Amino acid sequence: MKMTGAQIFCESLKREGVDVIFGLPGGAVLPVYDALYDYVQRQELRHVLVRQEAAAGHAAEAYARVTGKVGVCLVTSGPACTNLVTALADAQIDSMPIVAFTGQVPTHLIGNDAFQEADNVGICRPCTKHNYLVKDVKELASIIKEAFYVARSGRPGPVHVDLPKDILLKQTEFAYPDKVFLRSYNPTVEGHPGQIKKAAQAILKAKKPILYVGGGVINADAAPELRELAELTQIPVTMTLMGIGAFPGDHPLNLGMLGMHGAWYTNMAVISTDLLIAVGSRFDDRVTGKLDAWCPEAEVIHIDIDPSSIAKNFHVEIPIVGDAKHVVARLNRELRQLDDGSWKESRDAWWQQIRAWKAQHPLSYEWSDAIIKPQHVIQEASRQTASLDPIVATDVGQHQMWAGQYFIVNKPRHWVTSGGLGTMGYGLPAAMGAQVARPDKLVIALLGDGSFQMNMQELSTVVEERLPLKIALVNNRAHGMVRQWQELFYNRRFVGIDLSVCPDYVRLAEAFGILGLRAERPGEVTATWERALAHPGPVLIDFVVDPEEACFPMVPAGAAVRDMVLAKPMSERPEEAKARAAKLTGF
Ligand SMILES: Cc1ncc(C[n+]2csc(CCOP(=O)(O)OP(=O)(O)O)c2C)c(N)n1
Repeated sequence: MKMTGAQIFCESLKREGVDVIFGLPGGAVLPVYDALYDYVQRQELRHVLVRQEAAAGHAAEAYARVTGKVGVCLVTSGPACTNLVTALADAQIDSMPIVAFTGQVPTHLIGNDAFQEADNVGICRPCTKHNYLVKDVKELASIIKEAFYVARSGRPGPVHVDLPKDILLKQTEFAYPDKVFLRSYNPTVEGHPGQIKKAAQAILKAKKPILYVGGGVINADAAPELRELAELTQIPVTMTLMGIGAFPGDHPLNLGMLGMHGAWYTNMAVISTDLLIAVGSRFDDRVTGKLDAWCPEAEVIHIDIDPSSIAKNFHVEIPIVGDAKHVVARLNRELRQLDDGSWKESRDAWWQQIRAWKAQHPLSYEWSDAIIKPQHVIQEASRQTASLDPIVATDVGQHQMWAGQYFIVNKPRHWVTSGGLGTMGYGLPAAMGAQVARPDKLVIALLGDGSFQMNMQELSTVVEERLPLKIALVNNRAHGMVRQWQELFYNRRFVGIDLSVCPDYVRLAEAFGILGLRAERPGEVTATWERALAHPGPVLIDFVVDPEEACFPMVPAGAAVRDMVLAKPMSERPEEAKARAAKLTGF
């Protein structure tokens, strides 16, 4: 049957099982919207209208994260595409499978400085896994098929498809391909059996092993296999920020988040290990700190779907390229066969050591009766919702790190955050995407006041789509994380961090048509969360917290993990602070 490019677009999306598109229209992409009209009328496709294009991308990322399906966004040409770029870069570094469609001026105008023309393909190429400019309507269906395949296979990521207006209007026979054939793209799924055996032997021999788990485990749906591995061998599990949820937060083998704001005992365990088993994690500098001081005695196993991630930053003795689900399942089989129980004694000693570290410096903060501590806000939310397994979305900054430390997430795909790019403004649209994907779930958005102000217009989308989000502002009237760095490493020379000029957030919520609440005293935190959680619709809660609270422990950027700082130095003179910072960071 003959169809226009725009109709082929809609039909192809249906064939891919897409049910929702996050988007915002404009001239170049209008033929698609025109075709979409019928699909929306028939309720075959849902369109969620965001208020700024980056939000479409972030919502699609979160949709992908919580469902495991490919997220889809659709925007117009030029400025819409440039607005979307941040979300593409975010999805790229966090391995989120999305397909982003942009409108483009008609092919004969490309390169002519036409109205709303931008070199979309050129701009998006460095921050996508792959991208396409459709030059012939006959290629459209197969390009869409490929785009979804590339986005979800191998190391997942964003794929961009640029759609010139004339291509969308031209007609051709529609035939959706069943298969994708890409000569130079064949991700390795099965790990090498010899390498897996070697890994099993190393695990049984190790005295102080540790699992260092990243978001790749969640992407590969490998959480059950990972749990089996940990329980089989009693190995402590640490997770990166992106790995949160890959292993139950309340499991006795769980040591929580590692890295720059990991707990002291977690980082001590990691750097003291003799066998680091990295699964779906990429040795980010926020994890390793100064590389030559990290895990000095460790042999390293690295399991990753992306061969280019292996040994990129750190030495690896046993590389295994493959899908984490497949590799860890096979590793478990090997372990069962080879296991003679000889590791048990040394493992007891290892756990004793870790428990001693934990007792020495547990994760903690100083309570105040006068002012709300941000950690308290997060702990209380976690406590009150523990039986509901909520999905938690965060923004970027101190509150994000406190959420990583104090919110107990027990299941994969229940934690949504911007880890690699650290994109402020991510949290609200991401919470929207999560709630659209899982209307059955409680979705909590933990946001900083600075981050919230970057995308707060999306409250309109929340209202329009009737998304019952519980949005908590951890409001310290500052760009808190930057304030913390200026306080600790720049002699308290505070510039560019003051957000005390801000709207009244309760009235702002009301202006958008949602319930606004505020808590200003520690005694109000519990009741305010209770009220918010009991409310059936969306709520914005302004938690007015201690503006001076800093997030600890902290490994200063570029410092060795061993030089972690546990608390603010008491009364330090500026010269002393400078000297200390120089000693820690080497600059
Ligand atoms: C788009 C973007 N711009 C700048 C930064 C740098 N940055 C990192 S954290 C931060 C402050 C975040 O403030 P807020 O959202 O209020 O969270 P808080 O740290 O106070 O919890 C800034 C400016 C960033 N990560 N992203």
